[in-house]
Amino acid sequence: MPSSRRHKRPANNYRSIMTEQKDPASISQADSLPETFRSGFIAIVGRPNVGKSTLLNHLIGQKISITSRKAQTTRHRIHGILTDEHAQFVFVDTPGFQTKHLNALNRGMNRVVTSSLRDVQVVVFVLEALRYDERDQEVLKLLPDNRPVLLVINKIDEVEDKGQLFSFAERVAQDFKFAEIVPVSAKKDTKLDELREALRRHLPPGDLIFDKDDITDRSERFLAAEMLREKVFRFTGDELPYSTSVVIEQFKMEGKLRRIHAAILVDKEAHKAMLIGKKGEKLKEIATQARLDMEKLFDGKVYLEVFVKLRSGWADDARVLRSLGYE
Ligand SMILES: Nc1nc2c(ncn2[C@@H]2O[C@H](COP(=O)(O)OP(=O)(O)O)[C@@H](O)[C@H]2O)c(=O)[nH]1
Ligand SMILES: [Mg+2]
Repeated sequence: MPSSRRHKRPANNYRSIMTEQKDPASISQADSLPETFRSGFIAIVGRPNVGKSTLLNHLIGQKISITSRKAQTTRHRIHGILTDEHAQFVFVDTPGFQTKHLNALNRGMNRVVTSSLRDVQVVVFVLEALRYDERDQEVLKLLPDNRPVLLVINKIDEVEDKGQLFSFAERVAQDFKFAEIVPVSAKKDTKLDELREALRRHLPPGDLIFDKDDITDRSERFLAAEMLREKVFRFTGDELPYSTSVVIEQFKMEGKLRRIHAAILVDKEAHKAMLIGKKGEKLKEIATQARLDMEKLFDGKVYLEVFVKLRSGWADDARVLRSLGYE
């Protein structure tokens, strides 16, 4: 099907992420797409902890973006891709916008949020049901007025009296002209079909951007590091996760087995002991849970070895951040 029959998006809408995309000629079955096919980038934004990464995972039906109760779990921009017979949705998960603790890491994350807003056709602004304060309004201020912004009210499973959602939505809608308002529970998969439908209506006509079988733009190596980092967030106390990072030192395919050596970098000797735990039990649990996630995602056996290493001050060192893959 000749692409000239479709709308062309302005080139600068997605140039900056073009390098991560497939060569259009290599994308399979593009020629069997219906004339009405739509595609585009959808940024998921909102303050930390409202459920952005959970929403992305449940919208595409695969866990690729890590989640936890702790703010700042998501440090990188990651694309989650969903393709059906009518559309290709490229969701862009973003770190929550940080207003506190402006070290090099957080400044970098804020840049990721603002730059991902430039490159998308649709924006999803996520709120937690019945919670709306100045932290949400800070994010709202950054949203574009020249593209559709959908308000997603998440975690409605926690609201007993669903009638309250109407007045809540009305109140928020006074501050911004939303294209649609969709209450959902990402975690319980409630109303996600409605959300996908609403999003499809706002995507521009277009061809496949990624291969129709792709679920993310990130490598298995990157995803492996993220799965491990999630377990550090989930299985350790409050202060620890923010001063740790994960690097994959080896990632080898041996037949169908993935052999992975990973290091958790920590700032302080005391943190190292906390991660390893009594008789190494903590580290063992972290590694086991991470391996199970990897096996599910990669659909194959994983041999995972995890080391803990001391590396001081990494969160404030721009050079180290680059070597860890932060933008
Ligand atoms: N009850 C409930 N919890 C949710 C829902 N969606 C996400 N969460 C939880 O909210 C916390 C933050 O989620 P996460 O996706 O990491 O938020 P993010 O920082 O916005 O990416 C996690 O503990 C999730 O399990 C939901 O629909 N209902
Ligand atoms: Mg997140």
